[in-house]
Amino acid sequence: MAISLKETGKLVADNKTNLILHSYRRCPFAIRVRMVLEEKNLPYTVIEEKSLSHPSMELLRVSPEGKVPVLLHQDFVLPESAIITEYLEETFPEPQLSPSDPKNKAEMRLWTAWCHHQFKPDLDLYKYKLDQLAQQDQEALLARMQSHIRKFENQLRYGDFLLENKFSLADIHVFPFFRQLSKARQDFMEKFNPTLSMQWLDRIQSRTSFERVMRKVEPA
Ligand SMILES: N[C@@H](CCC(=O)N[C@@H](CS)C(=O)NCC(=O)O)C(=O)O
Repeated sequence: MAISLKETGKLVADNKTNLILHSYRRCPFAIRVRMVLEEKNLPYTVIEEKSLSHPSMELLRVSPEGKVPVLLHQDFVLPESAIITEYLEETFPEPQLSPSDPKNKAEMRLWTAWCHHQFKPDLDLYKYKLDQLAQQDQEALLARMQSHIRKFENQLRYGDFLLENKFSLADIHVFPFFRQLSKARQDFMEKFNPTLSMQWLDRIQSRTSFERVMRKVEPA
């Protein structure tokens, strides 16, 4: 729930947009928000958490659950990455990262919903719990993962990005999780060889915005 900084006291942004982001190194949800900030060339201040198992007082003040990302914009405090990115899109519309047409916008949100409700939960199971599952459940999970990959591959036949040829919040919301899969399970990627999806990932990772995000996350 969004709360006002007036209720929480403290914290002042030090740049002209007054944007502060509470973040944590490689958090895929935080990467979404940072990508949007970089794509839009917005100056922002990052407050990097050292450890999410011991959240700082500063974070707890704006996120009692100790979750990142949280965006502070003037006296507005906003959690939830996919809501933050849409807020940024509406507040700072250039360059446009979501379609104007309501049907295309709905498609974009469907990708986000699919990522939250299907892809990410299966990815987490696959990354962390596969070996603990009974044989039957392992097979069911593998079949679902395969179908997720097919979904990417089928869509990317029509263009360079998830919404045809235009880079959008659909890509920004989904790619950090596909990236996790590509890093965590080389065996899976080799087995299913999702060529178009890997090209899509490379295309996004070679954007200046992504390079800037990574440079700030892992300074040289
Ligand atoms: N639905 C949230 C999820 C955020 C989330 O789970 N962030 C993780 C880090 S990647 C976190 O803060 N974990 C700490 C915790 O759950 O206590 C969003 O989209 O922003």
